[in-house]
Amino acid sequence: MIDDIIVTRKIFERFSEEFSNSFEVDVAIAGAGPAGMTAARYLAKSGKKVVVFERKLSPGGGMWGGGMTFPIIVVQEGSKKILEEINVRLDRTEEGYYSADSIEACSKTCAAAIDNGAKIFNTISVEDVLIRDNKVNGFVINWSAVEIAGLHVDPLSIRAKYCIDATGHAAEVCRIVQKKVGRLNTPSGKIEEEKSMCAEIGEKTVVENTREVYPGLFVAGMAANAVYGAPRMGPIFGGMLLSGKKVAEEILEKID
Ligand code: 48F
Repeated sequence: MIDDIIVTRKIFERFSEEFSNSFEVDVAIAGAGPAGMTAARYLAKSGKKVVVFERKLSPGGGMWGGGMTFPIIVVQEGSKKILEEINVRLDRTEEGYYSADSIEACSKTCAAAIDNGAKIFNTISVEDVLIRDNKVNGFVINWSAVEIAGLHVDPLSIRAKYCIDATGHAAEVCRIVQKKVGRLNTPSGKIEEEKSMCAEIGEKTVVENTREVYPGLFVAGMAANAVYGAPRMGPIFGGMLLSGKKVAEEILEKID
């Protein structure tokens, strides 16, 4: 016999335990795309307590869809090791270019973050930041369903030593900080806005632009190019992976 109430109780109790265990963490990440997931993997592997909030039902962001829904991604020489470490099978296409099944790359990237100890909460959106002494020190979160329905429901907060905006093209957390908090660490003090496609430049700048954009807040992945006015790059994902790794390394250097 299966007791429906035991199922309900188990779900509620385990969620409560895991959620309350995530109220104070070393690093909080907004967005579970390739950059956020890769950052989560390296940070958690180094023993940091990491939580990721993802608006959608599925973590993975824009990597599932490959290019125009053909479920293949391309990575380049300097980044392929990040996928090899998690056993993603790569085909060498031409000198310096490798292709992978986007569903394999995406699911293994997510699984690796989880296996190393990062906690991912799906269907939760970051809608604001916590600020103390001119430093971002946490996220303000709400159910995505509340956001989508436009319900007037106050959010909850979690505290983190460092936060990462890995929300992709929209750079949502940086946009909130620009609007409500103050100057970003960019040439204009504001979001410079993403430029049209150029994979050659975009792949390079996405790594260079990965940095602390406001005290306590790092930006990684496509959000970094959006914030620093650099091009998009389409379905080549090496830069996203390298950006996730770089943000983890930079935070590991600073964190107590
Ligand atoms: O867009 P996304 O995959 O960002 P990324 O890791 O990678 C970019 C590439 O997918 C692609 C590209 C590569 O050539 O240009 O676009 O930089 O993942 C971002 C994730 O953040 C979630 C969103 O649902 C997606 O899964 N997200 C966005 N805003 C919020 C959020 C928010 N406010 N709170 C929580 N999750």
